[in-house]
Amino acid sequence: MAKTKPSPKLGTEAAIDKKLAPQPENDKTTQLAAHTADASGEQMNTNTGLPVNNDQNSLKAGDRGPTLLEDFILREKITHFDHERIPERVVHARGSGAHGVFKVYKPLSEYTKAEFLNDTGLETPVFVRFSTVAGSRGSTDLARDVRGFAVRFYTRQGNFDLVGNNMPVFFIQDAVKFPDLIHAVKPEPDNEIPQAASAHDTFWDFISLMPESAHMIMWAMSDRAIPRSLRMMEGFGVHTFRLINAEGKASFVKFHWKPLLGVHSVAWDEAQNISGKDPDFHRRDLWDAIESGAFPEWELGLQIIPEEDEFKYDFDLLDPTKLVPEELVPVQRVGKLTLNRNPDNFFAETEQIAFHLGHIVPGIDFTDDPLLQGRLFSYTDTQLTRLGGPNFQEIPINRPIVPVYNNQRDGFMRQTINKGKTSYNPNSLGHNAPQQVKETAGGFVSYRERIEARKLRVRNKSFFDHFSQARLFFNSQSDSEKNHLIDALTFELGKVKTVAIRIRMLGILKQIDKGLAAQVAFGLGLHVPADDELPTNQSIPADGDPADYQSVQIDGSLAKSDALSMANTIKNTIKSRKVAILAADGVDANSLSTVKQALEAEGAVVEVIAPRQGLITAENNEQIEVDQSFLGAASVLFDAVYVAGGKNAAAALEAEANAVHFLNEAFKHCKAIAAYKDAVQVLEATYFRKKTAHDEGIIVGGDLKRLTSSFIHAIKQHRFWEREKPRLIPA
Ligand code: HDE
Repeated sequence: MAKTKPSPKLGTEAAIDKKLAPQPENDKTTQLAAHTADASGEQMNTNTGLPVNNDQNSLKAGDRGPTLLEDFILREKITHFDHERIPERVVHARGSGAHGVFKVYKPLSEYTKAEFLNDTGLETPVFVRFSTVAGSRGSTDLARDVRGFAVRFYTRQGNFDLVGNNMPVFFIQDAVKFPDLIHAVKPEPDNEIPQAASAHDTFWDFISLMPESAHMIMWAMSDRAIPRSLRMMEGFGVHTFRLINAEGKASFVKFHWKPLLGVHSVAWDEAQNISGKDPDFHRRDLWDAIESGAFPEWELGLQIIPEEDEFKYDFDLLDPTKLVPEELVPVQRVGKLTLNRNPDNFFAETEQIAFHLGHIVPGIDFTDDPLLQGRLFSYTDTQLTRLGGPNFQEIPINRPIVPVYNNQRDGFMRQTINKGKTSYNPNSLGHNAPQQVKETAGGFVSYRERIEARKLRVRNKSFFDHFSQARLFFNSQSDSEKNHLIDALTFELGKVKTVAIRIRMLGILKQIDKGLAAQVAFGLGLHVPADDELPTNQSIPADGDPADYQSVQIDGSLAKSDALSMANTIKNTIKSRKVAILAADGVDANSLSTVKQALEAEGAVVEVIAPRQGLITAENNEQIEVDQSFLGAASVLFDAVYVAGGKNAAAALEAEANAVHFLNEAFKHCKAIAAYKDAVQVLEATYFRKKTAHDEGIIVGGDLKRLTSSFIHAIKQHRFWEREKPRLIPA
């Protein structure tokens, strides 16, 4: 039957759904395109291709009669629907993904033979998935949590997955403790409370008994756990990996991702507000940035440590609760990752991607980090349940860009139609194909690490210093970052009902920094426990000698590391920052449009907010379009706020409680605020105006040019955290 193809009409999805950003083409996108379906202008049919005449009514006996079992169209539709959901990831369930490319700056042949790290002409397709760890698939983006930062490189030597986090260390040292850690942080098993939060008894019960988690706790309670944007986070491979060059020489390596927009966070009070106003805040921010062509970028950083230096440091390179301070081994920036395309279909791509730490390519290899070793088992294993069988590698997003030939066959949902009689090796009937590949021709060979050992269930003594780097992290923070950490710990432990757990945690904090412990204790109305009240190390095996497992203190020479503080991050751009312009009828049109244009010229995203949506009439009768009313907008969804001029507009905004609240809240969250001429009147109505003296983040004046450039400079600073201390604003 010939198929007629009606042309898409104006106003249909096909006409509307035009992406703004250009659609890049590479080996992966071309491969994916072969698996995409676009129904625009097409006719409806069943899964077996039968054209559907009536999708509105089921088949009945008579016009008021019962539905017939015969209705195979109804059954097919409902059956498929009934099975649309798959199990969410047991951790990292909530995530957002994007496509992109990676390019290396210069050949790294001295360290690695990986082709994508040597060929500067190559643009390697990538897919990245960011995630939170503890919450369910539908949980808020702004939970206090570690963020997953998983990158897949579709290289010509196969997929390489760098499955990292936005923090460089982890809670535990051995994979065998992972199920315990996750059971403790997930909602409590009797009542499934709380969702996407670590502020509860079981989490802190476990942490207070696991001194090895002290360093990671400092990171998780810092502002790193509440990023402003996924585009403004660092990424870390966490474990020490190996790079291998063509001569077989190995170097240790730590992988880093450095965001070109800097590393920025929100305030905790703001994070909690955003969770209500827009739980998809990070997902939307990533999507919008890519759609508008403001492509997120990171540089790949490497810390390379010669094999000879394995025992040079006062921590063990195999211990995932330790980082290598950048002051000891500088991060070399070796290439750039650009995210330039949103997925076409969330489920098919972001949900079905199956990362695995064990997906490596020649030139990259593992170390004996006991956390890494356990992960090598977990990632493929978990997909068998999550994606329903062993053929998940055939799902388009998981396929490598090179064709796959091996003797694996059959299983649920097998897609490939393997030709020929042989599915074994060696064979003579199929000329021994597919054939093994010589190492010199790119065949993968594991690093020839020498191992001579006894089988022991132990942890090496070199793993027992739990507090030096936790202290290094705390000491490296700015004053406001330290205050945030103290507040976060006080908040979280304040939610813990069992007082003994709070006290045990104070015992841990005391070993990191006495001042820190004292301040948290003060907030909790407790005292810091004496040494004999400190917890014992629960990692001691039943028949172990506690003396062999005591935490040791190593006084590393490094007292402070600037790289650990976000206060030292880049502050040179307002690109993709969101700015609210508050206006009302009677606004001075020039003061609105001049600032708007200047901000947009710098790459900011500007929205006009007014008492109602539609159009407002300016002083000069110009009609100005409003993006959102105060009912729908909230200051927590913006980075900065400007009140445009105009006498009548100022009077209207001053009388609008939501406008005043908007400003109060923006002040509380330490954002840049500007007001032109008469608009200062609106500031006068705020809570903060009378109580603050000089504040670099508040710009007022009648010289529009100066005001605009000072405002832009202020937005670049991200936040004026020093405002927080007096806790002036109840917003
Ligand atoms: Fe994971 N982790 N993990 N993890 N992990 C998973 O794999 C696991 C760890 C990380 O966007 C799971 O496909 C064990 C460290 C990310 O799809 C699971 C251990 C780091 C993602 C799993 C760890 C990570 C996961 C769940 C301790 C940072 C999301 C679903 C030995 C370096 C990937 C899945 C995505 C996901 C196991 C520890 C990062 C169950 C056993 C350390 C970013 O396999």
